[in-house]
Amino acid sequence: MNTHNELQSTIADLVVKGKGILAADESAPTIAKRFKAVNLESTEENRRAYRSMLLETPNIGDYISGVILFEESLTHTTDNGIPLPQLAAQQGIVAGIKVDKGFLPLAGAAGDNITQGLDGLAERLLLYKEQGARFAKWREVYAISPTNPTCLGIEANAETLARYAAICQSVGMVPIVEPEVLLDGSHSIDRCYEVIEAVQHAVFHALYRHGVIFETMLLKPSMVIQGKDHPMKATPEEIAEKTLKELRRTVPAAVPSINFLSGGQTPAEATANLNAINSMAGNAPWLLSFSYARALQEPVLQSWAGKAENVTAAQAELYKRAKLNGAAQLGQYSSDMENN
Ligand code: 5MM
Repeated sequence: MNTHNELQSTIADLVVKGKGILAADESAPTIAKRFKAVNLESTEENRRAYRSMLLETPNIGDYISGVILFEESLTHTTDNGIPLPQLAAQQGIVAGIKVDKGFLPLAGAAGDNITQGLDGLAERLLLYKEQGARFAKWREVYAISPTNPTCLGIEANAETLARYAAICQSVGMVPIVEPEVLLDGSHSIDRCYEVIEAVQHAVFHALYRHGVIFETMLLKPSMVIQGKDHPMKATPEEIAEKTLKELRRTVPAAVPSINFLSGGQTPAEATANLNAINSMAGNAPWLLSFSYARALQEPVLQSWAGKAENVTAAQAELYKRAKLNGAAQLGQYSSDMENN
């Protein structure tokens, strides 16, 4: 298969009505933090057992079309010796891989960050492909303050995302482009809108300059929401209205799917907000779906807590959240479904 056909076939498998992407690509420090919340040590064996359990959830492919893995998971196997990318494929799920190396402060732009990992990226992607990954993900992180992100931060992060995406497409890996605008802070929803609009304009301008083909990439953005310390809490309808307005102004219609991150919203909030977005989307040109980590995994981890006897209950939690978010992708979720 040539590179373009490869990209198109991966997009066809990932972009499916009523389905979204499970982000299970927490780096070592992040998974250690998540495990600590349930008093579990982050050993390689615990990480292998946990991520095997997620992908072994019976029929999870009903609502999940793709899974983003962390590097070590590509080489992990289940208790029965099945490599995780192969298990994903058996469930009808495309395996992907987080390829960024985390972020550092951006020199010359106090308060802004820049993500590392472009050196040697093409070679790493070829290895990940051999190990069964068909798409990649890279995250740039933007904090909001009265002075951040700066113009330099917005431009430098856009350039990095575009260079990453172009390299991915050159080797037949679909890039997920993730400009994450953080929820931390006391900013208003309108300030969040202003930042996301500026960030995404710059990202798509840079993607265009670098020749990235919009039809064979995915966007993983934040929703437009007030900072988590802001006194007023926006309704799902307000969040949906502002998120859709910003997306219509910044994202080309050629992009096949927009898969939101959850960013620290509770699982029920992330589902209700996705549902409102789809209920109000009208004839939006893109699929509007999810690529959640915390909002899919929080109840699962709490239920599992590292104990083999909790696996069935934990898998039921994952199936439930995936199903509810699948309904939200179709605009068919209601909060009373939480209790079924
Ligand atoms: C923003 O983080 C991504 C989506 O997760 P949430 O739905 O919880 O916001 C997620 O894919 C993230 O990129 C990974 O968890 C990896 O994060 P780290 O911090 O480990 O690089």
